[in-house]
Amino acid sequence: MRPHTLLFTAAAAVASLGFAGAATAQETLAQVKERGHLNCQVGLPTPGFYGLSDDGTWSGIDVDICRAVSAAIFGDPDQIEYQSVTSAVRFTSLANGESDMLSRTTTWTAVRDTQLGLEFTGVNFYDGQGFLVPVDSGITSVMELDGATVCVLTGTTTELNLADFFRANGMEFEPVTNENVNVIVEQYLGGGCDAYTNDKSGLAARRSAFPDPSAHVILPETISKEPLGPVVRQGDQNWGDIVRWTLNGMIEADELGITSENVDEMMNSDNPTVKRILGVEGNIGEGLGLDPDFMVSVLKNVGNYGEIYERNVGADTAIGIARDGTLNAQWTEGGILYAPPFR
Ligand SMILES: N[C@@H](CCC(=O)N[C@@H](CS)C(=O)NCC(=O)O)C(=O)O
Repeated sequence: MRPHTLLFTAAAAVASLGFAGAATAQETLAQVKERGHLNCQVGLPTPGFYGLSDDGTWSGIDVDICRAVSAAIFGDPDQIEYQSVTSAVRFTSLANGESDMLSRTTTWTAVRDTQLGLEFTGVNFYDGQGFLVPVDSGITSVMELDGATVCVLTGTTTELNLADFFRANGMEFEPVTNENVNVIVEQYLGGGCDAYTNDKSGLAARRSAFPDPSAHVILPETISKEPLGPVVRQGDQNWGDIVRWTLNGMIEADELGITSENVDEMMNSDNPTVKRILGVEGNIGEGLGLDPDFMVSVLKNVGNYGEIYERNVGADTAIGIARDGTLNAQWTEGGILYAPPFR
């Protein structure tokens, strides 16, 4: 267990640009193994996604992706040093080698994927942008926000979509911006803006930590597509494959009904797909430079996609985002969660 956390400020991240040095292509796995831990970047603590407890333990659906990669490599989910940086510097911090991957509510977009030296490895939460307002404002629709002041985090797709949406609808707004989500939330709670905009999951996560969550409502409209997922540096395809197929494995195990509880029994299954994913037959780990049973370690230590969803953000958590009937349900259940086959 490595409870280390580096709390980077924007200034520290920029100051370190000169010496951190990006890992050379094709060797990230070897470096991580030699170092003995994974450097995984998360955001400023946010419940459900990358929450930080008083004793310094990180948890959340995005943290569980870091833990799954650690389990796939080391057979231990906690060989991780977490790096907590603001949204505004996240890509610089990853690109210059300070972290091996990021897993922090990051939207997959064309520009990020093609112009920043980064590679998106999949989607662990399908989301969209929304608006949070105080219930006592009486506002019930985004279309009532003409002329509003809107709190928004800089360096995000949120900021760009906000401008697009108001322009497209011939509406005016005044942004209240900061790169630190805690400052933005304080502004909103102190009445410094009429609405707070972010990914809807982010709004639910933040609201869960408000003094009175029931005094705030997420408006019904969704103004964008926000496919959120883990990201690596471009240039080391093996490393990208490790993160991609660890996530795919958790999604596939969810579809197949393999859980942290029943994985041992499932090793005796007659289902060829189950046998392949657990490394009982074939050796999918080989192409990744991992053990044949890497997914057994991921599933035992962290769980399948449904398990990490339910315990971190699901209907029974303070975040309370029911999975049924949403995009994050399996393709077999009306959602769009769909892992390519393990064969
Ligand atoms: N998905 C958007 C927005 C990401 C974002 O703002 N995430 C929210 C929470 S889910 C946040 O407050 N993150 C805290 C942080 O980035 O420090 C993007 O990739 O630009």
